[in-house]
Amino acid sequence: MNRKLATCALLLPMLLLAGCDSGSKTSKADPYDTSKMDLNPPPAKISTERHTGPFAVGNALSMTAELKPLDPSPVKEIHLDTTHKIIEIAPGVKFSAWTFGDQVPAPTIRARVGDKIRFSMTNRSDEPVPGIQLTAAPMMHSMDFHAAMVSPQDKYRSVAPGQTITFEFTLNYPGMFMFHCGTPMILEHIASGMYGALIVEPREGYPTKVDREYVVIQSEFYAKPDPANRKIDGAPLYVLDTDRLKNAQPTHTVFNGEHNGMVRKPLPAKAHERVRLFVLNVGPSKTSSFHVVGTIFDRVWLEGNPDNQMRGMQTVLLGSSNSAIVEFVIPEDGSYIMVDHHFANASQGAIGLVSTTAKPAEKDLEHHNMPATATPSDPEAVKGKLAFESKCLACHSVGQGRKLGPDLAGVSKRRTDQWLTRWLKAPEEMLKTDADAKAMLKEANNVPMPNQNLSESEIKEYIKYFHWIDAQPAGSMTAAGSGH
Ligand code: HEC
Ligand SMILES: [Cu+2]
Repeated sequence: MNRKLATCALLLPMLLLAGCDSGSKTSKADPYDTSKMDLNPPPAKISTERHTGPFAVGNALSMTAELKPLDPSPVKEIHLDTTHKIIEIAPGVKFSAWTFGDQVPAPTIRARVGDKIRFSMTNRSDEPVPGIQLTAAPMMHSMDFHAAMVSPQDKYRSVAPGQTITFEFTLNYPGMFMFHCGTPMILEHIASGMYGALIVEPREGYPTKVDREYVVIQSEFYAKPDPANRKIDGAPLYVLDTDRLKNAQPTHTVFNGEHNGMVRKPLPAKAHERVRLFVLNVGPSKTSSFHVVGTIFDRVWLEGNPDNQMRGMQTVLLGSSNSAIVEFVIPEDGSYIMVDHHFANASQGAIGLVSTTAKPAEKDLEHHNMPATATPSDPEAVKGKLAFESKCLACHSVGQGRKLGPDLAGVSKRRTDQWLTRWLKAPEEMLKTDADAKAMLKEANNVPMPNQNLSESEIKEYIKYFHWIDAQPAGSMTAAGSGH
């Protein structure tokens, strides 16, 4: 006992911080001490006063993948109104969506532990969509924040068109949290576009310094051509395919609401920079196996909380509504490919680039200004076109240059139908035996085209579509073939 005391005294200066024996505990405050959390949010208010003007208002909002720095104000005033609008989820695929803040995904909210979110939302689903008669009838909507600790029966109530709900809550835990509409059928409201992310930094900020911060939100779309054949600027309108939705068979799986959007507009970074991606998988029904080709995640913070740290990871598995912050270094000049490594999902559009050669968005890539999309009249060619847009655009363009695979403009002229049939049936066989296929593989930097498991009739439809493309007047395909 005496000896122990003596040793203790001797080492006291060194051990002061760590505690001298097991009896004396260090008193480091628990950052998750629930007795210190704000668990007394005031009741929500519902009124019939409408917001007018912009659909999204707040200094803490980022409207694009580029995440704005933290707004220092301890109270974040956020307005996100619900709208019904047409969005383009893939070139030429104009989808009847429901939104928060008039975009899909909604604007990203950034805040810090201890901050208060003062939220208000008018259901403006009854306001007409420019250029079209109402596509989806006005309906009830609501807001469910995963970042909040509140009574769902109070704060997440559905409000009718014209009503405004207002409520506030304090952010108790750091993380990247989903928010979404919680009105039944929730599945339909999420699949129609009603989701976004609320990023909560730790009270003292993140433990690392980075050069770039981007938001990547993965989600699925379940689209079918409108059974009533309505058109938008001459292009077919797409609506929610509830059969596919119930069977979890998406037509598109995308990052930030747009099929291959960040292939067309890569996220810029420079060699040797450290990049931080805030990744959320919305689902609603699929997991994401998020990966960046060409680098390793130096750090992964599961659910966006640095206390859940993993090092040196190749992928991070995200269930529906899971998130992660991933950080990596760009080793050298190049285009680093973000994919869902469930490659069936990647081939539906969950693909994007972080690139050292990224240029700012070009005018001709602004799809808002695109002319109407031409559509074949032969029904088989139409099927081929739709299937092409959901399955092949990840790796091919028509008239916009090569992606992972060759530009397919002119393919029906450089290949015979017989060759194309053999290729589409079994590219891996062709790559073994056919000289042209082997040469093509070399040009694709030895990235082979995966077998797409196509049926005979599907193959016919693709080939019909290729013939239709090549019959269009020269120069028209950049606009018509793939929507751009
Ligand atoms: C994951 C990427 C990827 C997907 C998805 C993909 N391809 Fe390919 N495709 C390639 C690559 C790469 C090549 C070049 C050959 C090679 O390297 O295997 C290619 C080659 C081709 C060729 C031959 C082009 C030529 O110039 O002769 C055709 C035709 C083709 N693909 C059609 C399709 C169709 C139709 C789909 C959708 C059902 C599709 N591809 C989906 C990557 C892909
Ligand atoms: Cu809703």
